[in-house]
Amino acid sequence: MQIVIDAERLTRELAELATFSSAETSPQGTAVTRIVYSQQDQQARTWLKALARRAGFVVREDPVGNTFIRWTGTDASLPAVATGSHIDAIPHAGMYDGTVGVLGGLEAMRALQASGYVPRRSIELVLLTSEEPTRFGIGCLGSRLIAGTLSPERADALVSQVEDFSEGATLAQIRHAAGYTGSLAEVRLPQGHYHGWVELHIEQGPLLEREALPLGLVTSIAAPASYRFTIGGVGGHAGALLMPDRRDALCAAAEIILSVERHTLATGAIDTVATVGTCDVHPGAVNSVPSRVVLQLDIRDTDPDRREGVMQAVRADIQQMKTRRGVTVEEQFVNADQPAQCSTHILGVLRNICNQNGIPYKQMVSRAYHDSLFMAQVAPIAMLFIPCRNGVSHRPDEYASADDIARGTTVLAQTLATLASE
Ligand code: HGY
Ligand code: MN
Ligand code: MN
Repeated sequence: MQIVIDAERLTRELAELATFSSAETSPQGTAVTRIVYSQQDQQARTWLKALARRAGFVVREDPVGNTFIRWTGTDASLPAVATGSHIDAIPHAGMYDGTVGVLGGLEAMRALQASGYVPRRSIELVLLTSEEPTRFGIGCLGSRLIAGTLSPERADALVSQVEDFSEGATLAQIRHAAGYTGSLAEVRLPQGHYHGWVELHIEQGPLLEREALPLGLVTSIAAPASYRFTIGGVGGHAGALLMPDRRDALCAAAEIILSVERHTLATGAIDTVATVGTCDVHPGAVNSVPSRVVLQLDIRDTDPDRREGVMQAVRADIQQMKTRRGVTVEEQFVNADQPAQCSTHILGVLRNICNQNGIPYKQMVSRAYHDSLFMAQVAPIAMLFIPCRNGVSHRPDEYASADDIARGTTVLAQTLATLASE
């Protein structure tokens, strides 16, 4: 069976998908902003569904917008084999994060179709809604609901944090306005729903390029957690309010940010990473002492207990700091997830296919989180990484070569065919 990936078509479609964006142009590269449920996201979904239908696949959408593109197998009663990823993009990001897995998955299915391959198990491409935390402050919204790790009630009550048409609206209001009605309880899929799940994704790190390897086989996915801290101080005039009388919320926030960095480094483990990625200052005037600051913390580790140890140390610092500074600090839990182990069986299939094709590979941990972290609740999972230039991602200069994308798609196609014949 000769599987031929149409690399030219895949490159063209990736470029076309990148046009559904609200980002300004960037001299660094193709900037993409595509926030879930935005006009650009909806245009991209419409475009993708048309491509899928043109290939003869059946398209289904669930109440949160997860989109299932199915090639029905000869034994449709068996659990299907699935692949997929996301097409939403954080502000001013690149054009390959997530999209390589969605369009690569579509291309893998079309190439298998063209090769005359007939799947025993159905093969399903899944576009997962809102993998990025941009709008609702939590990542992997669609796959969490599939996995059942986020309650429909809590999800529907999530409030949009984006200053656009939706500011202050809930997920329930926004998804209904986008045409996604029905109960979120219907999104949940049972354990064992899929026979296997394989996600193709750019590495978003430098290791493959540094070691001149064209493919990464993920062994485990690190566990993300995120928290929101609201620091309450007392505002006032930048000139008249004297230093001894101040309760400056931003100075207090700065101590929290440095405490996070200090205790993360203190674990001595390279797998412990933490980022305070947003800092909203009120009232945000140069000549006004900050009275309120909201920080969002993203902390990850392959070892959730070690991650929790950092949080405990930071909380202890906060306790003494807030007394000393006379400020309040409110911590809001967003998520604290477990890591996911990849399927040894599917990893074996991937290794065999790489060896048969003479493709060198590296087995590695994924420090970025992905929908696969949650699809692990409904299927044995695996992830395929391709290199990205300088390890850059979430930036307009994010780049993966057409050759690497085609190679990853070829291995994906052969893996799906192997699993769908089991
Ligand atoms: O942040 C992440 O790991 C993913 O790219 N959303
Ligand atoms: Mn991302
Ligand atoms: Mn991604």
